[in-house]
Amino acid sequence: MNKLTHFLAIFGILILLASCQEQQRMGFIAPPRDYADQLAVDNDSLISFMKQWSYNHEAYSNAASDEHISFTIDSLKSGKTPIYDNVQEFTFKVKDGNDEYHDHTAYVLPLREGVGDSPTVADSVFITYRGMLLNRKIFDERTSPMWLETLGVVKGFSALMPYLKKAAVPTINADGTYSFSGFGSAAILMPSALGYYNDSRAVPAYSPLIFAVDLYTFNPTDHDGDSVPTSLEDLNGDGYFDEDTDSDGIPDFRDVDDDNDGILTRDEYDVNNDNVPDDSDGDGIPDYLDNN
Ligand SMILES: [Ca+2]
Ligand SMILES: [Ca+2]
Ligand SMILES: [Ca+2]
Ligand SMILES: [Ca+2]
Repeated sequence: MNKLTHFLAIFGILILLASCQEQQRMGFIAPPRDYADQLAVDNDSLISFMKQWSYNHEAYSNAASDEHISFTIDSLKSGKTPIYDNVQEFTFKVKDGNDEYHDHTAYVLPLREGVGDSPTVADSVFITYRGMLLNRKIFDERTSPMWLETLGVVKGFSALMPYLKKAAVPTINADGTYSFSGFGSAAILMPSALGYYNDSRAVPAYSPLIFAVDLYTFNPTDHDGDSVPTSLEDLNGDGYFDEDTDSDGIPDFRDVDDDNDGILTRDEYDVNNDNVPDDSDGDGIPDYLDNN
């Protein structure tokens, strides 16, 4: 072997090692399991967890209105109430690869009532949060408030947003930072299909997740600036923003001319400003989605 081929051989081995390490780091994404099977398994795990554990509810009820509390799972000793006794259920229809829906149950645990309005699932939120697995391990956390686009996160996280109320108008401190009081907090316990499902890069595949979230404030979003709030561009309200009225490959919430009639949505959505989308020909399809 001459020096060049020797070098190339070693170089090739190094590339191979690097790509193996990359694959390990990135995790392996196997094809998804059947949703109906997995949702039953996950729901059993969630119910068993919620019946077996409590949380630090005294800390929330004793906290000052501007105090951040870290959500903590507690044992049931000393007569504490199981989480299960305090949750409210909701159903989320998870869409599979064939566009078929599977009803998944998620559980919302109210922690602290906020004083303001609630965001939609599509808004931009200013929050702190803690993400946990059912083994009580924290896999993700932010203790300083951050802005988050809820359309970019797992479905269960954004689905929790309408259950939260924001804080009162913040006060500005001498150092230019803001103080929030009266912010709302709630946790969601969700099946893996509302989280990462078969994607094992952040958590083990098929992990049901717990997210405890504190909402300080939010901004309604209009991603395409077409004057239709993004929350209204999920036309069938299924939580998936994949409507594409003119079938041009650009979903409505990112399309400035939803019906591709050459008139920008913002110029035909609500011309008379009565907060009702205009429907000039009275056919029940608003002008901005009607190319006739
Ligand atoms: Ca819009
Ligand atoms: Ca939809
Ligand atoms: Ca489109
Ligand atoms: Ca149009």
